[in-house]
Amino acid sequence: MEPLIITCAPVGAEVTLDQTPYLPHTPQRLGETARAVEEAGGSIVHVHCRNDDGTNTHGVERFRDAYREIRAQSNLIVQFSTGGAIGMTPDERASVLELRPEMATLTCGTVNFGDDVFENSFPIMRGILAKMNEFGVRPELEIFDKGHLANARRLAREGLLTFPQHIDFVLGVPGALEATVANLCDLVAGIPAGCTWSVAGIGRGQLPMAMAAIAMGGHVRVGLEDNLYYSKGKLARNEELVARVARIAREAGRPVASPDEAREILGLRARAAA
Ligand code: KMH
Ligand code: ZN
Repeated sequence: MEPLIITCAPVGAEVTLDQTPYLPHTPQRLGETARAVEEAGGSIVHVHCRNDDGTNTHGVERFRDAYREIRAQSNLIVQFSTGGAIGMTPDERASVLELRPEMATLTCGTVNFGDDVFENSFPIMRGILAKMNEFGVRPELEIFDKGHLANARRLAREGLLTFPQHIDFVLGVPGALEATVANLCDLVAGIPAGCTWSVAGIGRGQLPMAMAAIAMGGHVRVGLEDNLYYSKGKLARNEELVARVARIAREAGRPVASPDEAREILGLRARAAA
């Protein structure tokens, strides 16, 4: 089977500093985390940024610092969030694309998000995609609900996107599709030909979704953005979550991709030697 790409989403926008001491909320801690995640078997880091006090920011300068720290300490594929945090404007969310990360997320539709609404209307998606195309940034299509796949196909028909692409199913968000194997199989059956896919299970859905993806030939996302716990009552470090998935994959006979192998699988340009 194809080597397993493990993405780590170490920060997110929802976890607070008083929930866990392990949130890498500064550029320096993000860099250290990236190194530990690569050593543990990760190949992509999904980046959100925080201010020193833990509040959310999508400021270009903070992302620039984070990017530099991650690059200094790892060879991971750097994937910026364009989802940001609830309440950020579409322009704010897209602003960091000017830094030309290798990848960035594109959530493919509006979705309930707990008691909030994560808004991704067609005009918002078109605006973000136009910037991705302008700066040569590869999207990862974030699919929270089945209709989001239809939205991605519509964006492709409009000429803003070409298939195949890399897809990430985010399952178990309160208000969206649950993290079940049946839902995952149904979604995978509906992806355009040639697409690669990964799954991010939220909370206690993280480990079962990872195990299903390992068996199905998909890829996996873990990290504190999606799940705070290693096991019941035990807070996780990001690299521990990555290491566990890598260990299970190897036990199952599935090799784990290095960042450069992941670049090859995803059709990203190889990074020039430093
Ligand atoms: N924080 C969520 C509202 C993404 O990074 O692209 C959106 C999110 C998706 O995390
Ligand atoms: Zn995110």
